[in-house]
Amino acid sequence: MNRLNHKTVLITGATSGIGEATARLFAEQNCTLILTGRREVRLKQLANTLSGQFNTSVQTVTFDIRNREECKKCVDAIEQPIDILINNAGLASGLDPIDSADFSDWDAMIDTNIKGLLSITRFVSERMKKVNKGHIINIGSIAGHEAYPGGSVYCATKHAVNAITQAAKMDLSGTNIRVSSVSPGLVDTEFSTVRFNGDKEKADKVYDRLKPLTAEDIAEILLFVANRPEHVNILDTIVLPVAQSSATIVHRSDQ
Ligand code: NDP
Ligand code: 8X3
Repeated sequence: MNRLNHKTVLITGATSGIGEATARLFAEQNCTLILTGRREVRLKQLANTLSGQFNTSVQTVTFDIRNREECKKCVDAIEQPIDILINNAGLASGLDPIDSADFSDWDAMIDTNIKGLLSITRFVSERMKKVNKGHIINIGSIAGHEAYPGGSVYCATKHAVNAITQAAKMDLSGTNIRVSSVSPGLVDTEFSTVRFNGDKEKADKVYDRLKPLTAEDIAEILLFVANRPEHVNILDTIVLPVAQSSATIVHRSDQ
């Protein structure tokens, strides 16, 4: 049953990976989409493809989620109620130990994964509260439930997403607004290429000799979470590839 027909869905970080796959799947359900990211050409191409293919309205807003004013402008420009916010924009930058990691990597992760997500959520939740409906879905991570070496700050940001999800659900207690998160393990997207600053060889090693999740696998979970009846609030789902058993236990095919 499609409960998402004509719902307005704001997806951050739709230029690649999980966000892009989610935009495609929600367009298939006849959702009206607002897609954001920094890479304008990709956003426009995706919007053209989806609006042509699925006869649905797709708007794009190009901005850096670290810029709070831009977050506000984006939300203020949306006239209709925002039914679903998918807080997906995020990144890992580096995998360096605590004693030598780069401060600019730490700033990028904290400013994007925590503060950017918070800014958008602040503006959207205020709107949702006025109409007493809506659904906020955060992309967390297995790294929000466990830590791993070299992941001090990335894991901290995803632990923060976990805390934000739980506290926002409490803050919105008594309203009809739902708050959820989806927490994936290894998903083969541009994530590792970004983490290793464009080093494709290092990035490919992350997924070497195992079958990782795909962006589409996570988009399907997001669709399931969003498409539950209005009284059903999934708070979190941890989704791993079968070859992964924790943040650090990964079975590769010759082991
Ligand atoms: P991608 O690198 O493919 O996608 C990341 C998206 O986030 C892009 O659309 C990018 O857009 C956007 N983004 C990053 N920084 C900013 C910024 N400053 N302003 C606006 N948009 C930004 O990776 P994934 O699809 O894998 O990542 C999506 C989410 O999933 C992230 O939150 C990530 O932490 C999480 N995740 C990923 C996992 C994985 O293994 N891949 C596992 C668990 C969670 P642009 O560059 O155009 O701005
Ligand atoms: C991304 C998955 O395991 O690299 O959140 O942290 S992991």
